[in-house]
Amino acid sequence: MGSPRPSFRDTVARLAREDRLLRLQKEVDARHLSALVVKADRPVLFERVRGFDLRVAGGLFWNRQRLASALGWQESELGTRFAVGVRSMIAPEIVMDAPAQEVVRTGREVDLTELPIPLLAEKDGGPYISAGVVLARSPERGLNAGVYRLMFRSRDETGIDLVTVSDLRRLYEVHLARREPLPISVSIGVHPIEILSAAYKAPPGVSEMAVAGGLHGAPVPFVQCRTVDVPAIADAEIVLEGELQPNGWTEDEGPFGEFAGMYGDLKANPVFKVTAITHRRDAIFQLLQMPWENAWLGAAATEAQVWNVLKTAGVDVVNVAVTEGSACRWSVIASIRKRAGGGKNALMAILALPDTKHAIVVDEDVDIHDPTQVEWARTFRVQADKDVIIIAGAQAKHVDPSVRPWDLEDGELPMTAKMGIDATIPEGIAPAYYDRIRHVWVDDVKLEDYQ
Ligand SMILES: Cc1cc2nc3c(=O)[nH]c(=O)nc-3n(C[C@H](O)[C@H](O)[C@H](O)COP(=O)(O)O)c2cc1C
Ligand SMILES: [Mn+2]
Repeated sequence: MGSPRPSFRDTVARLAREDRLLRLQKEVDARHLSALVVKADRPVLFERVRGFDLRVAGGLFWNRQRLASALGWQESELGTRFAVGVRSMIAPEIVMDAPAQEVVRTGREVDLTELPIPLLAEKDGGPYISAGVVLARSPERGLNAGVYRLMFRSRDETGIDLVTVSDLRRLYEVHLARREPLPISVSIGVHPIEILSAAYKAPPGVSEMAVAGGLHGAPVPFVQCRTVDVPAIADAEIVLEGELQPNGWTEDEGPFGEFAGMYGDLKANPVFKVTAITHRRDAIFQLLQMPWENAWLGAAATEAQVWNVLKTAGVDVVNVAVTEGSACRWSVIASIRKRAGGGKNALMAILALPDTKHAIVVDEDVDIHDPTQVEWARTFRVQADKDVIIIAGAQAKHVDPSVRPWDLEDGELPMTAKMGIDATIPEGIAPAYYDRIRHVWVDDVKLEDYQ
């Protein structure tokens, strides 16, 4: 039975049809995959990679426009559409027909060097798989999904970064305490909705793959793995099966060029032992380029959160946007229809979110996707002594060097100052003062008439 839900390769094929994909037919050196992805002005499909049988697709989520077209969504609806998906979950479904298992390699046949795993940034500790959806059984939510980077170590081993608090880390800790390995599957080359959902920090009890089902309007198809008791995404391009070893945080992992655009240090991390590699007969390896592809995958959930918190605070919100320079997370812009004092209320609501460090609120007439317009509002509608609020000592993240994480004692958490800028028209100033110039007779004159 064919599923109506498209796969990764359906997405790549659609982008090709829409002329949004660069297809490179010349043979490329795998060392140059990373550079070519960042130089291209659109996603790239590498048809031939020297020494490998697989094709490689990269750069699908590099900016807002590319993420939206990969999802098949409008750029404007990233946050609102994600919020709807979260409310209408559909549980995954086990299927019999699994393209991801057309080829099955187990035991001594497991060989990660057959995959064109790319070196992404100059100081990276090794080649990295960055587009893997990691599934693990969880007592609370049935199945947990997250995206975790995997550093190549050997034919059947990778590193995994489990330094940060996460659901997978918690599951791993439970198994580690019993000195048992944690079985996982890693699905590489899945539909953008599935990786977007896996990257989402779902609240307790919510299964990320059920969120993906809600966003698709159809269940995500699962197949039982061959060597571990965990499912994988049935129409993924490639699946790694295996176990997180109960060695704890002992092996070198990193450095790695992270999603905020800076390097994360060499870390001590656990090891993933691969027990099977399964894949489609003509598999496409997904190269997910840091930092912006990772950053944009968080944008929809962040925008959805900001919409929700503003609505809860009773703000008449018009639009919400994260900014790429803040890794689509630290800095948020919202446009609102303001009542007196509403700019400050909106700022307090946005800054209450744990990840938001800077917020700026503008009126409805400002296009929040145009940095020049936002700057114009910030310049001419702001008096810094009245319109900037600063909150000291709020929760922060280690990745921001300005919180000086190296000064922290073991287990101590970083704190940050938050800033909100109310760039709405100040109360008491007549909107007429902000009347924007319109050039004369623009509707009457056509440039073409003079060419
Ligand atoms: C491309 C990409 C790579 C990521 N790599 C890691 C990682 O290596 N370690 C980590 O802790 N989080 C990583 N994340 C963030 C997690 O996927 C995210 O926090 C997720 O919600 C974790 O899911 P879980 O808590 O359900 O396990 C990555 C996200 C993306 C989009
Ligand atoms: Mn989770």
